[in-house]
Amino acid sequence: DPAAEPRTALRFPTGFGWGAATSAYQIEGAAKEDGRGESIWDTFSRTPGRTSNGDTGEIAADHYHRWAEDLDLMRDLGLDSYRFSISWPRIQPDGTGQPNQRGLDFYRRLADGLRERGIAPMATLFHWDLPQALQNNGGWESRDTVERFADYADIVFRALGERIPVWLTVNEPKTVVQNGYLRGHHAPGRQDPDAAYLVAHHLQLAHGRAVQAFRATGQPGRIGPALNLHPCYPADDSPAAAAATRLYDGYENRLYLDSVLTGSYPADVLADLGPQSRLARGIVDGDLAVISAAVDLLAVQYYTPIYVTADGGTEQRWPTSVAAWQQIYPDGMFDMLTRVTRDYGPIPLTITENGLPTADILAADGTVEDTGRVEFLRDHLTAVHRALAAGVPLESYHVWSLMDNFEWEVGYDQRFGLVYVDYATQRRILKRSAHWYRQVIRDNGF
Ligand code: GBH
Repeated sequence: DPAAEPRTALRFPTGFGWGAATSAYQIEGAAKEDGRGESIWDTFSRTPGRTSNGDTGEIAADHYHRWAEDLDLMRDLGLDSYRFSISWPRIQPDGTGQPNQRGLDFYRRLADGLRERGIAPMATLFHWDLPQALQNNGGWESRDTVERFADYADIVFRALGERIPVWLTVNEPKTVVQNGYLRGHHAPGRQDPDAAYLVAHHLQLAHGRAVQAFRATGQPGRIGPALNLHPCYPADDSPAAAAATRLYDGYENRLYLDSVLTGSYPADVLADLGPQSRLARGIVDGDLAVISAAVDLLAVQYYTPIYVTADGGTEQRWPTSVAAWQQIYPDGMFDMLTRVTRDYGPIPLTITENGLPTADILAADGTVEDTGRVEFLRDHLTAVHRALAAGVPLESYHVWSLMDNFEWEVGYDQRFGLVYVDYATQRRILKRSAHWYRQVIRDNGF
């Protein structure tokens, strides 16, 4: 009976978690409601010239009002897990002091709504929307911000802890360092390498202090960091390219992985920065013990490989997506996953982001034919399946993103969603990729 045959060629392990991800500033909108304070992304995106078309997250996908409808969409897709982030300025408008109850209530409703629909909530504490008041006091260059973050984390754990089984601390510290403080494309828009690596240290410390705060509450959930990793390959087979690639990997990957998982910063990166760097001078005795407080899982995010030239520059090897920074290379997913397991041991992993930006068009017949996204997801999930077969302890996968949203400095030009958002009406339309992903979830494979 052919109908009894499994329709899938690749089957995932029983219980493998299928998910999708978003972040607060990118989808919520309602920037001035229910006592929310300003974040550095409000300030940055309002500054002329900072974002495409002057786009901001002030309205975004209006998820703050449409959360129930969005939860129904997630149930319709059959998601096992939904990763969202909590907006710090909704909880503490100025980044300090008494919590704003209406902010906490929003995430309580969201978590309850997920659980009622059989979807596991996964919450990120910080996805880049630092309260502006803290930036005015030095932001992540100031060690005091680390303690403010620990206080915020403690408030959130105590209010929501019993509803949320998995917590992630800081989303992509590397992106804050590189885009916020080296290139200046992200808030707070600085270009100051010496500040950048002190910021890296403070973000790592903030992660560790949040883990400690979580343990202190005695709650049963799990917690870990969310790191975007970039497999680095030499652009040619010269010894100089090999050496440049090793150091590049230090800055892209080991700076964050080693500090959390082995309790030390990579010696080559420290040497490269020099003993007088603000990072070197900013490390206080005991900091690495805080940063390496035991985590329960590691969340990894993969978008692109990097090819490093002999002079330490980079080169393009594969076709890019509509984003110039993204080369499409599914094998990089396999390399990234197996490398983490090989170098750091069998720590449980979850993929919390992987996805493709496109310039989708809503056709007259009401469909969105994002076949490129279907292909991208299929190829990357094939690499994920190979990594599972190779023994990588991976428990779940989240597409970036559930729905189209504010893509930071490029605003609404690039669409990452499984679900199309018609911003004029805020109507949600399942793209072809959403229909495909729903079937993958049903079949636990494809
Ligand atoms: C993730 O970042 C984010 O967590 C998520 O919020 C975001 O929407 C998603 O990916 C898609 O971008 O060479 O200066 O142009 C991915 C991180 C985004 C970091 C693009 C590098 C380009 C840097 N990367 N960015 S640049």
